Amino acid sequence: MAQNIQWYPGHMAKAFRLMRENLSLVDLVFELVDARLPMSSRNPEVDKLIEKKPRLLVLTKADLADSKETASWKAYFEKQGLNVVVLDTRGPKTAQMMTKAAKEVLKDRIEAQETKGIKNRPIRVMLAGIPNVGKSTLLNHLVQKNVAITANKPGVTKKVAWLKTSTGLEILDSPGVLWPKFEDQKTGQRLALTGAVKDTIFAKDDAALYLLSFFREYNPQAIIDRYHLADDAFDQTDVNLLLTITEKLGFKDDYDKAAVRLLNDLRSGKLGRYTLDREHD
Ligand SMILES: Nc1nc2c(ncn2[C@@H]2O[C@H](COP(=O)(O)OP(=O)(O)OP(=O)(O)O)[C@@H](O)[C@H]2O)c(=O)[nH]1
Ligand SMILES: [Mg+2]
Repeated sequence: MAQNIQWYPGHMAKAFRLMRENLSLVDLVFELVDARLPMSSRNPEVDKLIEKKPRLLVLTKADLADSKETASWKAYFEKQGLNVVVLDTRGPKTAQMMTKAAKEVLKDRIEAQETKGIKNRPIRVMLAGIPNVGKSTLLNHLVQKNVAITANKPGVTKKVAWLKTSTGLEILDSPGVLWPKFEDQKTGQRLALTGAVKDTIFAKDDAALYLLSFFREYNPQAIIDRYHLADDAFDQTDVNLLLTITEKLGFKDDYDKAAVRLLNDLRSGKLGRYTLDREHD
């Protein structure tokens, strides 16, 4: 992808300030990252902000990610001493699982409170993470009703708000925040592919070419099968491959249309499960 992708609108800077202001009220942070890009979707500014707070790293959208990769990412983070939960946020056990995990992280503190006679103090949790990672979806599951608006596009939540759950948590939803400058091109490209940055700020054909270069290495068969291509379809450049797919889809030479289809298919899981960040030990 030729262009350098960056997306840091004013509401994100404001949201970040609000997070900082509310941090002293919080017992625990759920840091949400996308299981398909556990590294690229981790906001270094959030990481720094919550440095001294107990945290639970939540790998969301695990149902869309390659489960083997997710397992090794989980082990990687646990080796760094982090508490990790792997989640399909929309699953039926989300509220139970997350409440249990939260109490586990704060076990020592809760025990200390209980010896002082303080029982069932609510646990105040801040949700943090990049846009579209599933914060509001998680909040809705925790409070067991639809209080927060969710949508499969970034930048849906614009305000912060506290909400109580029946399981003893108090949750602060927050808008997704990115950071002013991605450290490399790859990060922006991957965030664009999964839908964490606004679609209007990058070129779809560039994103589609990046997608094809990824599948060339990762799973060319998924592309061949999905678009009924010849077995040797990858014996050509990514640009020509995109043109072949465009034709196959009946879009003549409108490769932008094909690019949009590729992105939608990728995001909705029609190209199978995948993990874009695969470089770790
Ligand atoms: N497949 C899958 N989809 C999920 C999961 N969690 C959330 N989603 C979907 O991802 C989209 C974004 O979810 P939201 O909860 O709105 O994300 P958010 O982090 O609040 O986004 P912003 O408010 O824009 O920061 C929605 O379409 C959700 O249904 C998950 O674990 N798996
Ligand atoms: Mg939201």
